[in-house]
Amino acid sequence: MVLKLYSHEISTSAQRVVCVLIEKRVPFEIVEVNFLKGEHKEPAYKEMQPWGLLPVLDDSGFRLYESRAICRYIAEKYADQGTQLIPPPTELEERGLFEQGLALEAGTVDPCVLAALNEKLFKPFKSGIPCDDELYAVLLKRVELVLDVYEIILGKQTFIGGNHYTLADIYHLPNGFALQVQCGEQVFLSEKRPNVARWWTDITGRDAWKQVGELNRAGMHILE
Ligand SMILES: N[C@@H](CCC(=O)N[C@@H](CS)C(=O)NCC(=O)O)C(=O)O
Repeated sequence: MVLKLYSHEISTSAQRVVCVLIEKRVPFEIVEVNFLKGEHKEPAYKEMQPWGLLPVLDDSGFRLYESRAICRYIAEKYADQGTQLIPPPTELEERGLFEQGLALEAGTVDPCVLAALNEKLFKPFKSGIPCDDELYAVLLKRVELVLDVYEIILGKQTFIGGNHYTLADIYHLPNGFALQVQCGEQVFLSEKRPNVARWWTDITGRDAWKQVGELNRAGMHILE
């Protein structure tokens, strides 16, 4: 049975999963959850996702939530097809760098990017309270400080999880791209950080990420 992803086109977390599905050449179907009508807070949805958040994967009745856990599941299940997104278990050092990249994204970069997105986009969208511009400037500065350290890291390795493109790179894409496109911030492409800009141009330029954008614009229907 084709994998089903319960999602909505505006979910950045779902974009992370869709990018992995495309890289791994796994057919999937999007089951639209009407986010704008609050369907994700209804009991039937919360039966699958008790936090009432998108997305949820359904693999022939096996259900999984948390976008990074879903990505990892797909990358492991379909290890033998598409782009290799996890270094082999035998390559201890590559594996170590990969885990380091995953931890940097989840523990350091994403919290800063998400806080800025929340202030500029999500808070006004959800509550109607306008963005606090001073606070937003502080939050954006925090993103810049983190990217200053990325500049050093990416001066010594090609990707954030080592010298190969991995899940660790993909995990950065949706929220970083929302900051770039929806908030109009050029922090990932700044001339001040050429290594970060090289990395960002490389990973956002991949076909899989471009297809995620196309699917979103098309309302994210079915892909096989
Ligand atoms: N850590 C979760 C975050 C999921 C999440 O925050 N999803 C957002 C959409 S990107 C959502 O469903 N928001 C609805 C809400 O906050 O009510 C994951 O990666 O899956």
